[in-house]
Parts: sequence; C-alpha cells; structure tokens
Amino acid sequence: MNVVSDHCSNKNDKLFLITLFLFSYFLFPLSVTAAGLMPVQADTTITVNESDYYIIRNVPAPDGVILEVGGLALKPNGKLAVATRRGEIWSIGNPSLENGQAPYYTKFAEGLYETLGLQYRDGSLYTAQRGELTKLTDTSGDGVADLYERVYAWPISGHYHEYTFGPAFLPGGEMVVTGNVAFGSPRWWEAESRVPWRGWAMIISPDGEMRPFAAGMRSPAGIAVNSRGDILYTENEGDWMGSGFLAHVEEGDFHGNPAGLDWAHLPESPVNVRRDDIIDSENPMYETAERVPGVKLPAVWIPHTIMGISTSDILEATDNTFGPYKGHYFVGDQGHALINRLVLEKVNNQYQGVVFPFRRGFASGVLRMIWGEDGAMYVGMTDRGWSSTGERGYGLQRLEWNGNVPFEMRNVTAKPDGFEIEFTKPVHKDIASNPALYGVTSFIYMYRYNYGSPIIRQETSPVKGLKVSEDGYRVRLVVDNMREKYIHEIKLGAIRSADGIPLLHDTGYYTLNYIPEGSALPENEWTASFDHHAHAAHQAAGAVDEIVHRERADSPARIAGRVTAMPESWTDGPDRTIRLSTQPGLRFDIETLEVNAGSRIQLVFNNDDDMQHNVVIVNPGTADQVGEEAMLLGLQGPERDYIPDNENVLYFTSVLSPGTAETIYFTAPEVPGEYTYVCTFPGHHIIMRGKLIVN
Ligand SMILES: [Cu+2]
Repeated sequence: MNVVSDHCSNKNDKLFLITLFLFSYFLFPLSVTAAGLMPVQADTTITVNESDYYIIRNVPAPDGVILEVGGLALKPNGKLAVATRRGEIWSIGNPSLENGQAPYYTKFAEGLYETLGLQYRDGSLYTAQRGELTKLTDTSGDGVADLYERVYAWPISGHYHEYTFGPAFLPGGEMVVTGNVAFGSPRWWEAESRVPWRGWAMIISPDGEMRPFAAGMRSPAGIAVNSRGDILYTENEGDWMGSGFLAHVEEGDFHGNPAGLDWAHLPESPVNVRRDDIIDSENPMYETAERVPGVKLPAVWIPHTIMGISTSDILEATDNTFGPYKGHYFVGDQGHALINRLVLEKVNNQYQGVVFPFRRGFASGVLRMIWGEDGAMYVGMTDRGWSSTGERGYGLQRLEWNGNVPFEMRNVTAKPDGFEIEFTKPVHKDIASNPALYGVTSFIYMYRYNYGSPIIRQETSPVKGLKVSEDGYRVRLVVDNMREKYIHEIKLGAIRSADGIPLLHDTGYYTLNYIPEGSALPENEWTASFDHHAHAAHQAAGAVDEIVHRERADSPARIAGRVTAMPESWTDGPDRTIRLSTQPGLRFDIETLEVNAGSRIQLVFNNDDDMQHNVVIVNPGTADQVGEEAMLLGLQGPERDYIPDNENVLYFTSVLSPGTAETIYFTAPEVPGEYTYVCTFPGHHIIMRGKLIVN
C-alpha cells in the first residue's frame, strides 16, 4: 500500500536504501535532529499526530467557578468530585458531556485550605488540606457536605511551599499522605523541613493513628497505590534531585532530599539514614546508595526538560479500555502540560522501567488524572501560581481514545545482553531489521546540594545486532556497554509498522537499575537476521554520527547565529541597543520591538526570572515549528541551547541561568515583516514570545 514496502521488497533495494541512508548523512549532516537518525525511506506522505488517536475535550465550568484542580475522585453515582487549590470541592454531574449536554456543578464543600488530593471511600470524601487529613460526609443527602471531620493533623510552618498531597488508599484502608518541604536559606531554593514531617510520607489510619513511613521527599506531587498494593510517588527536579522521577516507597526509605532527615532521629522514625551520611558531590546518587543503606534510587528517571519539567500524578491502567496499555502508568507533568506513559518491571526484586511520551497539548499544567465511568481519562489542571505551558491557568479536560491503535513502542524490557522492544503493531520486518535504526545512549545526573543537574557521564551503548520476532511485535537488541544504574535513551529511526505507519513517538528512557540475570541471546540467532551490509552501514553510521556531533557545536550556522563580540566592521558601533529581560510567568518584558531593515543591533538579554530562558529570533510564522523541534532535541537539547537545525532560526542567545545576561550582535533582516523572538527552552515557546517588526 505504500512506498516503504515496495522499496524493501528485495535485497538490492535494501542495499540501495542503506546507501541512500549513508549518503543522506554526508549531504545533510545538520539535519540529523528530531528523528536522531535520518529516515531510510523517502515516504513522507504519512504523518501521525497524537490527536489522531487521543482527543482532548474541554469540560466547561460555569462562570465564577475557578477550577484549579488539586484532586479528582469518581463517586458511585457517576459524578466527578473535584477538589481545588482554592479549598473548594465541586461535584460535577454529566462530566462526560453525554448527548452534547453541559455538565452541572454543585458545590460540595468549601472553606478548606489548599486541597491537593481527593479520594472517595464508603460514602465519604477524603482530602489532604495543608495541615490535616479531612473526611467529608453528606449526612443529610442533599448533595452538600455537612460533616467535616479531622482524621489527623500535622504541624505546618506557614511557608508557601509546604504543599500536602493525598490521600491514596492502601488495600487495608490506611491512607498515604506526602508533604513538600519549605525553602529557606542561604539559597532561596534550599529545602528546609521546619516542622515534622515535612518531606515525608505518612501512613494514617481511618481512626487517626499516624506513622511516619519514608523520608527524603522534596516535592512529592504524585502518589498512588498500584494494583499490587505498592506505594509509588513522583518527585520533581530540585536541590539533591537531578531530575524528576518515579520511585517505589517502602517503609524506612530515604528518597534523596536530606531536609526531612532532621526528624529521622525521633523514636517513631523508621528511617536510619542521617544527615551526615549525605555528602555534596558531583557523583551520581547510586554511589551514595552503595555506601548508605536505606538510600532508595528512583525506579524510573523522567529526564528533565526532555520528558517534562515537573512530574505530577500517577494513574495506572488496569485494563485495555484506554488502548493496549494494561498495567502501564500515566504520569502527568505540570510545567509542560503533558502526560507520559511509564512501564515498570521488577528486576532483582526492585522496580525499574521505561518512560515514553504519550500526549501533549493540555490547556494548563497537568496535576491530576482519574478514569471516568466510560473509560476516558479526566485531566485536572492548574498552573499552581507558577507557570505552565498551555493557554489557560486551570481547568478540566477529558482525554478520549478513539479506538485507533497508534504505532508505538509499547514497552522496553531489560535483557542480560540488551533490551527487548515490544511494539503495539507488527513492524515492517525488512526496515526493522536494520540495526542502524536503533540508537542507545546512557547517562545520569549528579547528586548534589545545588538545584538540578546537567546530564553527566553520557556514553554510547552500541547496538551490535538484533532479532525481529516471528510475529513482528518484538525486536530484541543486543547492546554493548549496558550500564547498571544509568538511564538508557532508546531512540529509533524511521521504523514503520507492517502496514506502513510511522512511529508516533520514537524515543523511550529506560532506567537500568539492574541488568537481569539469565542467558544471552545465542549469537547464531541474532547474527542470522543481521546481514553484513547492514552491519557495515551501522558501523559507518555510528562513525558519521560522531563526526556530525563534533561539527555541530561550531557549525557555521551556529557561529553566525550567535555573535557575542561586536563585529570589527561596526566601527561606529551598533545602530541600536535593545535591552530585553524576562518576567515571571514565561514572559519577556517587551512584547513588541521595532527595528529598521538591515540595521546593526546590539541585543542585551537579562534573565531576571527563576527559570532558564533563551531568545531566538526566527522568520515570520515559524516560531511554533522551531519551538517544537527544540523540544524534540532530546539529549542534545541542553548542549545545543535548544537551538534546532532549522533554517528559520536567524539569531539566538545561549540558554541563560537565572540572574545571568548575554549580549549578541546581529544585522536586522533585509526583508521587512513581522518576525518573532521566542524562548525555545522546552515548553516555553507557546507563550514566551514577542514580535520583532522589521520596517
Ligand atoms: Cu523560556
């Protein structure tokens, strides 16, 4: 039905394609970006989008209802209960918009303090306020809570960042609640646990008994108890947290941020790690875990800026009504307004696994998700007073599956000698047999006092060979340099399904805490599917990739695009100096700039905000395209200042840390028009932009 299968119908054609593949590398070295590997086949007629499979629909709210969603619960009567950051609980009838009818809202409770979680159990709703776990009951049956009962209260200091999340129910009826740390001194972002048990998970019984359970949390916005009864939580980048992650919480665990250890010596604490055990260094966290028992490593790292910036809720798919993802977890991201898909496996009796992109484009920061009665997902959003990608500050949306199965990596599992990729549909075997279409790169983060971490210790893990399964659903990769405790980026080239459909997402990140034991794939099995031409192509492609990589940093386009010293020919100086700054909420301080065509511009960019930003001047109408490509740079993003190889990029600054500045010099375009300056730091481009009018 398509060019792909026709081209690959015999060996000669395949050789031709491999030649084309190599040739493409040499011809267009700077275009090796979004896909990582150049497409082998020339079929560009089929494009796939997330919205071809999963549809986002607004659940409208009446005027005056500020639905900054903090918690979602489904009641047995089909109504959706929504707790808000502003301390109200709404009961929404007909949330599925059945027959095109609007939903109807009833205020169930109010006057609560920043409710950031909600559960229904036996006729009551349970919610974590900032300072207590509360049970709400409608005893009169009029649809409004008339009994507010304290289950358990804990101290708070009053610092704004002391968010409390939960509860999640354990199988026996106890509840899990997690608490953020405060910030303090000497640096504004340094975590402080000013009162017990900030930075901890607490287990609270329905009759009000509390036991501190695990420490080391910093901003644990997502908690879930999975179908096996295990507690999972998600963490955000911050001090001692190199990136966001998902971890399995067991009694006595220490998850990484030392602030909460101030209470570890108390008699009721099950945590044996002490503050003195934690040493600031540029080494990865696993080195501390090897030295200090009780330090728990993430089950799955969710690479910062690549897969999101602030990890939120966790929702398990317990069946296949939302696509072929039974047993998978959907994990929200508040800052990037998206949802990732995560799959766990147990190796050495510990959870580890892989995270894939799933769906972007929600209206605001994704904080909460829940399954509806009809199998759709409700997505509760707020920008939480901070910023998020998306056009709105808050809201409620439905994510609906239309029944079409996207061609995706359904799962990646670890093998003693590599990885096995399982697809949602059979692969086109001739294409999928080309090892050059599989790239594995491993890396990790520092475990340190400072906020976040760069990517460190990045190495290639060469794919030596592969075996495509008989049914086409699986590709077994044999990989060199598998590194325990490292994140492995698995990036595919232009693999197609047997019916010619391209991958919806081409990258997954597998956290390899343990390499499983067992026997390797016998060499005669994978060499058989691995013809020597392809092998040669693979070797050559690898070599070329390295060359391309080195050239990129100082390619002519990059040098011309970012000139940081005034050109010597500007003997009279610049015609004009423009000072541009940033403001909170993903904004430049100037929305429109006017310059004369061909004039000499000195642009002084000050980043006064508390996030990283750049300024990229692009051709008229191309900011969306450039911003999207920047987000797809993956592991290359940080080192390239999130500047994709796109001819519409004219001039740019590097990515500036908070409180720093950079000056660039450029000549305004000769062609008048409305150009755009945009920040391409992942997730910012949709709102962080201004007009550059060239007269
Ligand atoms: Cu920005």
